[in-house]
Amino acid sequence: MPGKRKMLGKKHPLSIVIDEIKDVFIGMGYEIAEGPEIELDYYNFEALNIPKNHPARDVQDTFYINNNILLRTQTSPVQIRVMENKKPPIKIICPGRVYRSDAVDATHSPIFHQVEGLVVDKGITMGDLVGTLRLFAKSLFGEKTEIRLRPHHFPFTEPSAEVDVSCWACGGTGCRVCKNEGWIEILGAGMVHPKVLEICGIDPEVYSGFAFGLGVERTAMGRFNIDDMRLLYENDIRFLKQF
Ligand code: 2NM
Repeated sequence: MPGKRKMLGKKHPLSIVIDEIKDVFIGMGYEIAEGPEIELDYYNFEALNIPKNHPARDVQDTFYINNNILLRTQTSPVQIRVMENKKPPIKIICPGRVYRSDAVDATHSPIFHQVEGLVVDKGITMGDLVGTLRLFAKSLFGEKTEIRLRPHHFPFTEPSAEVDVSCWACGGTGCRVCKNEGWIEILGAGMVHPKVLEICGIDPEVYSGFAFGLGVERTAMGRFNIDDMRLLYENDIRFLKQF
């Protein structure tokens, strides 16, 4: 079957990006952690310091199964479960599927993929976060890549930042890919909120940590210049054989 043979050695673009990210962090001594896609409200929201009235909890965004059970909207509940069960040092990344009640279009899908990372130990600082993300960006997007942090708010980190990488197409001078910005947003990150550490039984007076998260689809679309997210799920052989 010649059609089949042509696909030998090919990999789905989402798998390419996930495997590259795993390799970078395994190289830095991280372990891979996985957990359930059907989660308790407690692990998805409550333990992450996302209060009952927070907009992220809206039934419009979350697929609820009942009052206490839902489809995870991020992979952070895996990190909560690890913090509950293991004493620091903790150095993990959590790749996986997440679910949000969005309509399908060129940039949205109700099922998508995230990779989140977490480091908890004595004396972890924002400097460790910046150095880690800088090395990650250079490994994934090329040695000349730089990163930029802009202040942001997440309930589970304090301080929090949105993280841009210098444009992989133009190097930062401005082009169509980065909409003349020179920078492309790919990550959210911050220092784990002391309340979150405490909820997990980790003393925030002794330990500190950083965490980050990125969307795999958005990263793959940027990297491979894919203009419609639906292409990533349709399994059209004419699309897939390009990778
Ligand atoms: C992000 C951005 C910033 C995050 C925080 C945690 C935990 F469990 F430690 F609190 N996990 N992941 C985090 C922080 C995720 O995604 C955009």
